[in-house]
Amino acid sequence: MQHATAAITIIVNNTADQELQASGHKIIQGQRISFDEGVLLFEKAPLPFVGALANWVREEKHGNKTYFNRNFHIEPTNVCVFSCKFCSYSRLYAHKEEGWELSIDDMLNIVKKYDGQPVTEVHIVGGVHPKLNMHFFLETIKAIKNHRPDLHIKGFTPVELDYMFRKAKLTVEEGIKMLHDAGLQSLPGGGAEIFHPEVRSVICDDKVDAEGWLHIHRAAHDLGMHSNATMLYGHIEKYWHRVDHMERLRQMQDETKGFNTFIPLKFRNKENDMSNIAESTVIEDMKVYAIARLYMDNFPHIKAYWPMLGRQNAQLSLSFGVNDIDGTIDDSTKIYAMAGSEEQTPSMNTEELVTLIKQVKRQPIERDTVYNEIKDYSEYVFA
Ligand code: V47
Ligand code: SF4
Repeated sequence: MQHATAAITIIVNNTADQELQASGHKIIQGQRISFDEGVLLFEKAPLPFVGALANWVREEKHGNKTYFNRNFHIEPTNVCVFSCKFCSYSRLYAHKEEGWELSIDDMLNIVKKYDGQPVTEVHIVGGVHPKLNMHFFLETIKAIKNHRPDLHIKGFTPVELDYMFRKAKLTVEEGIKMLHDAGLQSLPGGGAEIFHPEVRSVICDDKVDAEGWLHIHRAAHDLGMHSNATMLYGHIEKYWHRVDHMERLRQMQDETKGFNTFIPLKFRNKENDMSNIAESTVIEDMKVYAIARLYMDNFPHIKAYWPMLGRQNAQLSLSFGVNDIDGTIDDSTKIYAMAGSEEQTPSMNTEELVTLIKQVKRQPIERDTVYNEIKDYSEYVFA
């Protein structure tokens, strides 16, 4: 590691820009960079500069370890009362014929498809259907847990939860506790988009705001649950909106330590109300991952969600600060396929995921939802 630190110090010292050099030295010394420095990195830093620093931080924290899990998604419905402009997935209630709506039995049958298979997590997330309520989701969670107690249930964004709790006239604390008691163990990172109202009021005006989103995650952390956080980037936001978003999360993480993973999500522009906006370049994508790694110094993991980014760019991201590439997923999510991702049927078996990680000389480690290591695949030979 001393060799690596000497190498990164040379890269930073050779940077002509004095401000960038100062930020680089802070990072190497383990100091936190400020809001203004975060914006500066987006504005001025070349990709090789942030990339090298992010890779150094990643290797200091995790070496070559690259985590994945064995999971599948359940999307209870794509009917949604909200109208986020970037969403290619939801169907308004009025156009319900284009949508789907699963019953508890349907969802249980999806879980049963994995009987005898070593999946460890089910990720439940969907639209906000006006008829589905707290009772329905409590019964869903209980049914899944009853059938397969070892399956970790990660489910529901604050968008779904806020609606559910308000309808049931529950406080956030009461609602989260009821779901947790029924068997909900973690919250996924969705619904965060960009927190700042200047952007939020344009792209997703009618759903839970930043304070509501953070309140729900805080309540979950207070119960000892873990959660993730996302950021939807590459549309109308300015660099400082991204840093503002990361800053709010970093501050909360200082207090609760409940976040596991930060997941930058690249805006995809197919068949939504923001299709006129060009998608970000790969260079920009890698910069976002790298700066996320540098700014979110208290987030242990940075995840590239491969169904959204594509397999090759997910591999590339492992040299730009990323140490997690989500899971096998088993073709069980439609959000990204509908928004234009090249991954139209996102599914990789364990061998494919392990190969993807090994091809770029990283160490594949299967993890559970909360990052307990399950198996090191470095030397494993598939039959
Ligand atoms: O919040 C919707 C995003 C999110 C588009 O926690 C879009 O492990 C890009 O949060 N282009 C939901 N993104 C998915 C999500 C997630 C995914 C995987 C793992 C985890 C985790 C969380 O999908 C939404 C929104 O930001 N999204 N439409 C689009 N057109
Ligand atoms: Fe509904 Fe989520 Fe789509 Fe927004 S992003 S319209 S909340 S399904």
